[in-house]
Amino acid sequence: MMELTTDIEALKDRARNIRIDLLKALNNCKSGHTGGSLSSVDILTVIYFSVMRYDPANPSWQDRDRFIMSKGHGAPALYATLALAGYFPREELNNLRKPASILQGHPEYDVSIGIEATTGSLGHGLSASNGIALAGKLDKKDYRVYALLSDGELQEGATWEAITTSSYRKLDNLCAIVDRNRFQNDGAMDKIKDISPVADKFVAFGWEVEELEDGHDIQSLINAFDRAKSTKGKPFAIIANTIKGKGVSIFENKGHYHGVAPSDEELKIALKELGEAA
Ligand SMILES: Cc1ncc(C[n+]2csc(CCOP(=O)(O)OP(=O)(O)O)c2C)c(N)n1
Repeated sequence: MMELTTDIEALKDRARNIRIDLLKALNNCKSGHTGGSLSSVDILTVIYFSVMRYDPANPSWQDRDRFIMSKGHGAPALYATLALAGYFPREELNNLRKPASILQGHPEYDVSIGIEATTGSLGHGLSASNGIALAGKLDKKDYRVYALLSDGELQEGATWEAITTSSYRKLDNLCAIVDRNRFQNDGAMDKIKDISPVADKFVAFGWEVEELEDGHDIQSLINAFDRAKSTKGKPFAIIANTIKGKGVSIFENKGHYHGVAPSDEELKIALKELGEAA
């Protein structure tokens, strides 16, 4: 079983390593999603190293908690996290997006490497998570399900259908996290189709909600996941206000880096900021 920790400095260091690894992988294959990967890193770090129960040596363990990367284009962040957790060697990240690689541009279902659902076509991950959470209830299992959604996915009708199902089914073993970075594919969400107020909408749809002013703050994330675990009778949503491109100044809040990999020069700058020589 993975040993979990609440040591903030240790978790911050893991997040830093995940950022370094995912940026190197993106630079190596010269394509992929930089901004939305970086915004998710602290959430993934807390989920994988402080919250979830799982065992990379026994990946299909029936009682494992499940994680669904609904915002599938953030795959580089998920892969770097899974590698650090021990699902496969970190060197495998060099094969990101290569033909026949297990690490394609979007996650493909493969429990042996910790991927619980194929995602990338946005708007479906919460429905899949509902199914897995409902199955857990029917099987009288106590595993929990964590679904990471982008705020862009909240523009999709299918997501709201899923949100109504989670509360109707009283899926208190389900926690959705919204990576609220306020950007979508082509720019800022409030210039395209604003979805505010997110927290109020989840509450109106029967969810328990916690909104984090700083969705990168490790302690706040740990506290919110604790509250999620102890909430009974309702699904729980964490609205994490994040920064697209978080951790590297040249990528932060720059819509351009949504789907653009770092160049060699940009990687050098990023690694320096993250404290690793190129
Ligand atoms: C159904 C669907 N439509 C369009 C796309 C293309 N696409 C990739 S990422 C993205 C939106 C990115 O914004 P957001 O979902 O908020 O993600 P983040 O900002 O966290 O990267 C879109 C439209 C897709 N993957 N799936």
